Amino acid sequence: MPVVSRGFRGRRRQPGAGLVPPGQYLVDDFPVLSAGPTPDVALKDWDLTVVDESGAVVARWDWGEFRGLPAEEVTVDIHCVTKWSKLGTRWQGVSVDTILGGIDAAAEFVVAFSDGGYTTNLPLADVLEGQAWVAYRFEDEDLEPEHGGPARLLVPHLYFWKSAKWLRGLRLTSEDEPGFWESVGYHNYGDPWREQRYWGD
Ligand SMILES: Nc1nc2c(c(=O)[nH]1)N[C@H]1C(S)=C(S)[C@@H](COP(=O)(O)O)O[C@H]1N2
Ligand SMILES: [Mo]
Repeated sequence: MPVVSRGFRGRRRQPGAGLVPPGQYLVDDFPVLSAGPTPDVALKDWDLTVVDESGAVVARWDWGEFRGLPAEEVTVDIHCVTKWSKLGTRWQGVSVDTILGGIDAAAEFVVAFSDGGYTTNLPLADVLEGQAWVAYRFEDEDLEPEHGGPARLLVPHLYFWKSAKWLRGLRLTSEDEPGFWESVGYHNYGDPWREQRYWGD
């Protein structure tokens, strides 16, 4: 088992940690928001890949290899565009810095892709430097399938639709490519502190 380091970076980097962004209300429960059915993939068939701009797989971990990567524990606030926020959520996962470490790419964007076909796009800079994780535990339990288990992206400084559940990989792109919600009217970037909910916000 890897040593778990406490990643206080997540909390430190988040603007207004512990505060509620404009237009949001607090919840104690953990709502489930999924655009489709919860995929059912056996861990033996699971992998996480990094794909470069040409479509080549430049890194791949099976479940055992992924769980052998250095893990971090982070406590972060999460904000859904449907207006609920949840403060002080505690996760364990692998920093995207670790996932993308050593990969030499000129790309400026990344598309997270998931089992079931969900995608979401982010600037590469927003998933580096301790701002994003591939999370597999929530509040000391394995991540529930309905919340994205076995592993999901966690990008707490943006609206929660950017935190792709059932993550299977990151594709580096030189052009920005809108993902599932971004193509149908949700904001391309999605900063909750600037209320970037929809196109034009
Ligand atoms: N693969 C996938 N990831 C997803 C979604 C989805 O439908 N499919 N919904 C997004 C949205 S809109 C939100 S608010 C969060 C919800 O995560 P939760 O169900 O764990 O609360 O997941 C995001 N990630
Ligand atoms: Mo959402």
